Amino acid sequence: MERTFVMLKPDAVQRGLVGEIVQRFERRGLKIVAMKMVHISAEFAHKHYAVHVGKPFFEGLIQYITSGPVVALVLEGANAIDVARATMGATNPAKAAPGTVRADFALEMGRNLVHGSDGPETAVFEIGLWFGEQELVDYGRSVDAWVFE
Ligand code: D4T
Repeated sequence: MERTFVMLKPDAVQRGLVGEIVQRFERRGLKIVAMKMVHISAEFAHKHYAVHVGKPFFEGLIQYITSGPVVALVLEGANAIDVARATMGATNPAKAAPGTVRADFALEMGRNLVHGSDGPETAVFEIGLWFGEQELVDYGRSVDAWVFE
């Protein structure tokens, strides 16, 4: 089983889309192993988006992501990283496939509602940045045999 980090950005919270978006991950079969609401500082946002330092959109991205509370999650399942990103859709909502979160609810890259780790190393880094070990809840689900082969 693989774990990934997902963040529902401030626009998702403000627009009342937290339940709708979380439901899409849950219905797909991904298991929530951690979830919390946080209003992050600029310093923390710089750590999360360190790979984008110096890019033209960086300052706007930091401003956006610190503009209100976000909901942070760790999701677990087979191919969780790719499956979560496929559920989210392309970074630019204008190019996202219909049926994805970004296509169904967003229009612009700087208001694209959701973030998901883009690979195994990023997932480990982001889960460790956002959550302490004791916040990751280890439990089984009785439906797992009907979701995983
Ligand atoms: P995140 O990291 O938010 O899940 O988005 P992606 O993984 O899909 O995309 P990314 O890392 O390339 O970009 C991070 C973040 O910056 C915003 N952005 C990106 C932007 O406002 N303008 C841009 O030109 C790019 C490339 C959107 C997502």
